[in-house]
Amino acid sequence: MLLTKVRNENPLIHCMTNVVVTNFTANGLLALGASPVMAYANEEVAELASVAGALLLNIGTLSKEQIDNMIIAGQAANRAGVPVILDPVGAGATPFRTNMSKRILNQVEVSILRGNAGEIASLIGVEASVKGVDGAISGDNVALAKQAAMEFNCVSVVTGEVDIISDGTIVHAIHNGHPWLTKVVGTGCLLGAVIGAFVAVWKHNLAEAAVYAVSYYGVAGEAAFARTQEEGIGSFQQAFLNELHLLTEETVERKRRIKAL
Ligand code: ATP
Ligand code: TZP
Ligand code: MG
Ligand code: MG
Repeated sequence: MLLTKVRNENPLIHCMTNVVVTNFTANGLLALGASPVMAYANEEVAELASVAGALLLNIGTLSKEQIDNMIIAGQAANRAGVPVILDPVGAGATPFRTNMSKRILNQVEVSILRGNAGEIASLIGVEASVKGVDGAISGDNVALAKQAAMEFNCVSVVTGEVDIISDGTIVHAIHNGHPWLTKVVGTGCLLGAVIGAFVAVWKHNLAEAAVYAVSYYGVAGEAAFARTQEEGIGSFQQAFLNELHLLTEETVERKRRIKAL
């Protein structure tokens, strides 16, 4: 139902994202059936954020000035009731990234916090190892997701081999996806935008929208691998965009593996 709703409503997703993944993110949103706009200028971010279906803040190639503009956009989104998704790319890798992520979380009401385990851990003071933008922790991602959701009063999405989604009380584990998703740059970043498209059309239950988005995304990864395993990851990247476009509601419902914990 939610996939059809996104495709019917074609929500506008205002992305303030990084220079590495801009094109991939715009194409991924189009493939899904949403409408991307990338906009960064101080003069227009508040206006655009307040008319969008969702706002994505991704700090991947941040500068202090860009974070200032993200906060302006985020606060405008908050005033207009537009959900805000934060991807704290590389938080924990440098104090600058950790501090700027925390600045956003202090000044903007973030609806969804999406990151790998290392990034999320660093924001709540759990010991983590984050090398560049690739982060890992050993430990309990369920506890991590719950704690982050409670501390930042949001829905947290901790991705990895198993994706964990929590609103602070309820926890869902998504057992879809494929390791090749880690071989294509920007799959985490695009996921933040895709979650934005689903929450844009399902604002009254952000956790449910996030669970749907993450399972749909994982099923697309599995289907892309099945088509391109003999060819390699270049073909996989293209096939993944194809699957975001082609997947049906029925296939997602049949193939998703969601456990309520
Ligand atoms: P990193 O920078 O650490 O790669 P990321 O921000 O790119 O993190 P990921 O955690 O890689 O984000 O998540 C992106 C997508 O890849 C998610 O849909 C996730 O489920 C999937 N994914 C990541 N690792 C695996 C894995 N080992 N097996 C299956 N799917 C995975
Ligand atoms: N460097 C800064 S942002 C970025 C890189 C490589 C993209 C990270 O993408 P993802 O989705 O977190 O793998
Ligand atoms: Mg990645
Ligand atoms: Mg990432």
